[in-house]
Amino acid sequence: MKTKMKRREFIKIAGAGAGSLVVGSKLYASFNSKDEQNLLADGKIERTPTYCEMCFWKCAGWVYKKDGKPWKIIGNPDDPNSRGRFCPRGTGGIGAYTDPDRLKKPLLRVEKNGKQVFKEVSWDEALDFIAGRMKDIAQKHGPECIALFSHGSGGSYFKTLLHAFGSNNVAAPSYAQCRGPREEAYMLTFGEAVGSPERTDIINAKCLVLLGSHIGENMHNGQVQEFSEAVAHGATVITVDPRFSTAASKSKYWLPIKPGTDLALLLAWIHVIIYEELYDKEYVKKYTFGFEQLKEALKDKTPEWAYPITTIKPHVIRQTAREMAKNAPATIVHPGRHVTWYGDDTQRVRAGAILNALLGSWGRRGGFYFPSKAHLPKMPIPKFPNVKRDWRKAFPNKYPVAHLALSSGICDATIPSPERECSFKGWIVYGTNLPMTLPQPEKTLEAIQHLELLVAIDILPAEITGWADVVLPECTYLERYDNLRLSPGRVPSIALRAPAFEPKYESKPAYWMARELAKRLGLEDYFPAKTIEEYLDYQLKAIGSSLEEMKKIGVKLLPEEAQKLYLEDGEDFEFPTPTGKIELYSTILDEYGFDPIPQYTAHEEPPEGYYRLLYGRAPMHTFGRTTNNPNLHDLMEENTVWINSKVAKQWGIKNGEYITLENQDGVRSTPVKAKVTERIRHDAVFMVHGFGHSDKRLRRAYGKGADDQRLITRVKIDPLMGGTGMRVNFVTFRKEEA
Ligand SMILES: Nc1nc2c(c(=O)[nH]1)N[C@H]1C(S)=C(S)[C@@H](COP(=O)(O)OP(=O)(O)OC[C@H]3O[C@@H](n4cnc5c(=O)[nH]c(N)nc54)[C@H](O)[C@@H]3O)O[C@H]1N2
Ligand SMILES: Nc1nc2c(c(=O)[nH]1)N[C@H]1C(S)=C(S)[C@@H](COP(=O)(O)OP(=O)(O)OC[C@H]3O[C@@H](n4cnc5c(=O)[nH]c(N)nc54)[C@H](O)[C@@H]3O)O[C@H]1N2
Ligand code: SF4
Ligand SMILES: [Mo]
Repeated sequence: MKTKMKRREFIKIAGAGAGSLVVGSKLYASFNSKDEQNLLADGKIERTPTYCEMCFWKCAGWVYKKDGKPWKIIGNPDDPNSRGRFCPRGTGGIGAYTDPDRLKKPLLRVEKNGKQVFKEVSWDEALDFIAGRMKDIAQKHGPECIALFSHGSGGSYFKTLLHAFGSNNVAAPSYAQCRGPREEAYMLTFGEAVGSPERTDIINAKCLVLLGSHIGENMHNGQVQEFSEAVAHGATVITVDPRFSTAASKSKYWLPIKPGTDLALLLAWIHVIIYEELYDKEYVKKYTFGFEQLKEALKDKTPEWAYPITTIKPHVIRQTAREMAKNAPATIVHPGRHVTWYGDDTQRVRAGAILNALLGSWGRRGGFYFPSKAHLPKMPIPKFPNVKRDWRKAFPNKYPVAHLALSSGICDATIPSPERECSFKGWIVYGTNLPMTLPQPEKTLEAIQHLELLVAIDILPAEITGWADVVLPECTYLERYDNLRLSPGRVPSIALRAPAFEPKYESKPAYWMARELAKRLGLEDYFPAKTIEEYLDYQLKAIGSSLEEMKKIGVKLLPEEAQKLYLEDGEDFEFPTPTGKIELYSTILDEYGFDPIPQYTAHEEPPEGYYRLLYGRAPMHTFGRTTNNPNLHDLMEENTVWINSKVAKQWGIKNGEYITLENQDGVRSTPVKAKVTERIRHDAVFMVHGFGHSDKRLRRAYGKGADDQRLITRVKIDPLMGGTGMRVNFVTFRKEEA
């Protein structure tokens, strides 16, 4: 590929003809543990520790082989994240290994008979090409013009590589498209982020308030288990969702709010808590800053004010606020996880944080605990070079509270513009399928056209790989080591991921790839361990364990470092904020000229005949990464679009009928099945994200269902931290096309 290149084409190649391995439900058959112990002792079955990569909760478990063949994956009982159980996606993980559509060899974009095609190349050829192109870009534009997008375990090695190379432009969609606003809102308020796993003490909660958070469909394992136990103990659940979610079905109160108005509800709740004097007076006095300003600012934000905005009746707002106060401090207003909704997300999440502060639940049993802060020793490496330009330069005076690079921002700043002195020229993309992950996919594809280098590291021929110059096939998590999983949580724990199988085809682990590139770039000193085993053993020996021991136990709890979960009664405590207090009134936002106390602003409403497009999760899939998995595909082959029964009747849409959706900008979806239901409001539709793959090489998932991203042609950007609010698109129905 030349610098003045031809327009980049999406490369489709026919899937390889390998017959698919038949793996069915018998895979999950289980023995009773006594039989299992005997079989293990006889060597008839073997087990290898892992932590799961099917989502980002990182549950630790065991991979079993019987007669050398994959048999089952189950949770490790010593692991706090899985609590001994895996979710359906985790058990289906073997399908990631057996999927015949996997990437098999490194691929290089070449031109053949005037057409761009992928040529299978050796690892040396692929890595030499990448290193050569990286050096060219560094020489011409500076190393900072290369960015890394990453999501998943192996991304950390490429992060080291990029920092060593002289760029700190490392972005993850899990920030600007996911939990960025939440982490910043909690930092502003309490001086600390929520983190993952969330520091919510759900198991001890007496009242749990969910705004959107659709636990049960959002299958983060340990959280779902704690939620079920809290429900079983009789905890009051208040679910605010325009859709009757699984969580709503377990709730005492379901508040079917008008989408986009949660901030008004939160302000009204705060109003009730303050003006009915239901707040934790001692806690507020001792630990918070700005109570009087808050009280004054919200004096007219009554439930009556919020009613026409939210459609939630004033008496329901009062009753639910009292319910929260009655159970405080064992009340959690859940901070949410995917919170990039409407562009005022940091402020909305901050309103929830303020409510938690008034209820006194931060640092209290049944509220938010203080997670452990354990760390693992690292092998010494040279200092990273100073960067001359970092991602912030691309956005002068914007997004002042952002702590991490913005994936969508780097994408924007790849499209040359007179406002910027330099744009990005190279992308390394590890484990994230940008065309389906970033909103405004047309913009993503436009940015890609301006690149001099695009490397995609994936296990599958995901859409992003079709746009790459070089595709590097990683082996799956079942075929590799990775960094030790260090989870904070109530008790710090580490988990080992060791390979249960040899890497299939010519796939390789990320550690090896990053180190080989480092060698070619003269940066080998940043990867002092020749193999990852050596690195892991070094770290483990430093904490009194070893790789050998971890292979036998999989999970180890680290000794607690005089850590406490909760504040003691009346304890003096300094919060890591500028005032040393919980900032109900944010001094940082004040300084930057933003509302120091959240204010409600109205969002655009759907035009006549249009409905707001909402999206979320299904329990058996993780985004688009599992829809081609042979074990999980069968559990849910396609998504549906939820349409309110009355609306469907008006449009003459029948349950199960295929329709297409058209958004406000005239963009159409692929055909998708209608799910006609009372379980969603009349002004919105809902679909599960991750379907509608357009790459034919994903033979099972190709063309099944519709991709919500395609319809997300507009975003509202959070002015505080740059997150992309994506629930600002409206769709109407087209029947003739389907
Ligand atoms: N099975 C499975 N579980 C997963 C994942 C997965 O892919 N699959 N992904 C994981 C990841 S990375 C994340 S970030 C989390 C995301 O999971 P959550 O943070 O729980 O997701 P939400 O953004 O809350 O979005 C979904 C819910 O918001 C509701 N909603 C839509 N608009 C509004 C609104 O305006 N107001 C209110 N109150 N509700 C609204 C929708 O109806 C839906 O029920 O899930 C995690 N868990
Ligand atoms: N429209 C819309 N957009 C969204 C969301 C939404 O709900 N709707 N959710 C947002 C959220 S919350 C998040 S966190 C992001 C998530 O976005 P992503 O992290 O991009 O999630 P996936 O689409 O699953 O893409 C993961 C890619 O990693 C590959 N992969 C899987 N395992 C491995 C591995 O072991 N190694 C390597 N190298 N690759 C692997 C998969 O094949 C896939 O191509 O998306 C965000 N974008
Ligand atoms: S929640 Fe499920 S998919 Fe996610 S890591 Fe745990 S077992 Fe794997
Ligand atoms: Mo996410």
